[in-house]
Amino acid sequence: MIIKNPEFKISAVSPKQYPQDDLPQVVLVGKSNVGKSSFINTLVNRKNLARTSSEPGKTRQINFYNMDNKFYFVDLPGYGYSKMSKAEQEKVGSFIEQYLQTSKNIALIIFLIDIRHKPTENDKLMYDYIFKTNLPCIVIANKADKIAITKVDEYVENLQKILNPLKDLKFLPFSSEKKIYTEKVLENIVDFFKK
Ligand SMILES: Nc1nc2c(ncn2[C@@H]2O[C@H](COP(=O)(O)OP(=O)(O)OP(=O)(O)O)[C@@H](O)[C@H]2O)c(=O)[nH]1
Ligand SMILES: [Mg+2]
Repeated sequence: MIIKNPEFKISAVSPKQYPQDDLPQVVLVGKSNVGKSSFINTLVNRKNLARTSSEPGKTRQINFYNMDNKFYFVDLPGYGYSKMSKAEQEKVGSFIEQYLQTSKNIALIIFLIDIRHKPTENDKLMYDYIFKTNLPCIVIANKADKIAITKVDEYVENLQKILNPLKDLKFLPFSSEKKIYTEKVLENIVDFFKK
């Protein structure tokens, strides 16, 4: 799948602003700074469609990007940014929860974790939350460029052992920095639309 014309649609802060059409929504979930916005840019081959930052907490609203009228990428704010005030963190948490509870068109959740680190407590809470929604989900072990290529499979396997020992979800490595493993990830996303 090549996305020819990715377009920003809307930044939403409340459900009435979510797009009301029936396009499937592929949503990026993960802690702040894990690389959700970069993931979108990498898959559509644009530098700045989704805004990114080396400072965590860049995405504060729910951004919808229309992919050739086939589906939306939905870029959620990240959770667990410790420098955010408690009130602000709670607001982000409730945005995420409200979106996951009210959007009727979620086709796939792409859950991003950092390949280098054990999942955080917040990651585990989010994983459990996603699991309970029964929505389709794949897990992306991001920033794979940060470890030796020979270790990538082992790290992914370990993360799966911790979060998903039954192995009923797909875990895939990824790197926006090096643009590696993009084909495989894209194939897996497309597979969900075939079902
Ligand atoms: N080395 C490396 N850095 C990455 C990768 N993906 C993203 N980054 C960097 O990580 C930082 C955060 O990336 P973002 O895409 O803004 O992260 P985000 O998850 O959208 O963050 P929030 O909007 O705060 O939730 C930026 O400095 C990116 O360049 C990757 O695969 N490898
Ligand atoms: Mg972001």
